[in-house]
Amino acid sequence: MSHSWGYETGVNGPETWHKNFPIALGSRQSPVQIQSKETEYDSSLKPLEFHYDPSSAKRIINNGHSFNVEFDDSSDKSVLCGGPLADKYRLAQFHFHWGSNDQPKGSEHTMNGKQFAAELHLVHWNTKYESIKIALTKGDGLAVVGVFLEVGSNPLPGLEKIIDVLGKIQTKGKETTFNDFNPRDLLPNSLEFYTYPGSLTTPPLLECVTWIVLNMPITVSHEQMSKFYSLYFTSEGETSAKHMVNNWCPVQNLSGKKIRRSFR
Ligand code: E5Z
Ligand code: ZN
Repeated sequence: MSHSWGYETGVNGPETWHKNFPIALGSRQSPVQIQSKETEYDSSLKPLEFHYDPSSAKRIINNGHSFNVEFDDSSDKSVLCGGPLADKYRLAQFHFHWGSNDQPKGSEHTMNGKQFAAELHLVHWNTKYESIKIALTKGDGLAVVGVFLEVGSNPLPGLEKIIDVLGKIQTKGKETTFNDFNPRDLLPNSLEFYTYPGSLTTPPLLECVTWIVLNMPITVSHEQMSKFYSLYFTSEGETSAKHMVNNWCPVQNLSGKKIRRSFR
């Protein structure tokens, strides 16, 4: 038996997660396929409001599954509200999921059958709960904003500050400070979105997430994607080093849920 969950097919990949996390077989699992013609325009959805303070960025860490950029969430410095949300949600971290040089598609959600190069997840938790740990156990505990990345020749400037620091966190467990960063700089011009009730896309796969997936992708260069692929799942000095590639979960059954959209 493999020691912990991961992304290796036949060993510890998504198709095995249900053994330790039976909620994987539930009816609110993410990611899902977004078929725009099957979504429903909802005029009651409000505009998204991102209130981010660059001073709340704290550190970046390779956790052996992705890398997390973490924020000080001990106050309401960086919050998300509006859209489908009835409450205020604090930013805790963001991270990405991506593919590999051989298979350069690694988004988790798909749009009209298309998988993008990568997907950014901005993870927020509902301030009506005491901590992210408690919020994870509630149906309205988290709000995750998903942003697609597509490869192009005019990359978004905001990505460069992240790419520049990846050399310092090549292996699992490595971390470094990451200050003075506004994740607003990672968002596309249009904030049109799709929304549905879902789950964490990694173990423990808890069904606590209001998903908000932006309609417009951001652009990343091929060179920038290569730097993602050069990270390692493994710790420094581990005997068989494994590159951090294809760290995405495939789409799950929508199970009859409606995806709403904010735009006509
Ligand atoms: N892939 S995802 O967006 O569905 C997702 C999001 C969150 C988790 C897993 C998958 C998760 N979160 C709990 C731990 C956490 O397991 O987010 N901790 C962050 C550290 C932190 C500030 C707490 N930083 N406060
Ligand atoms: Zn994620």
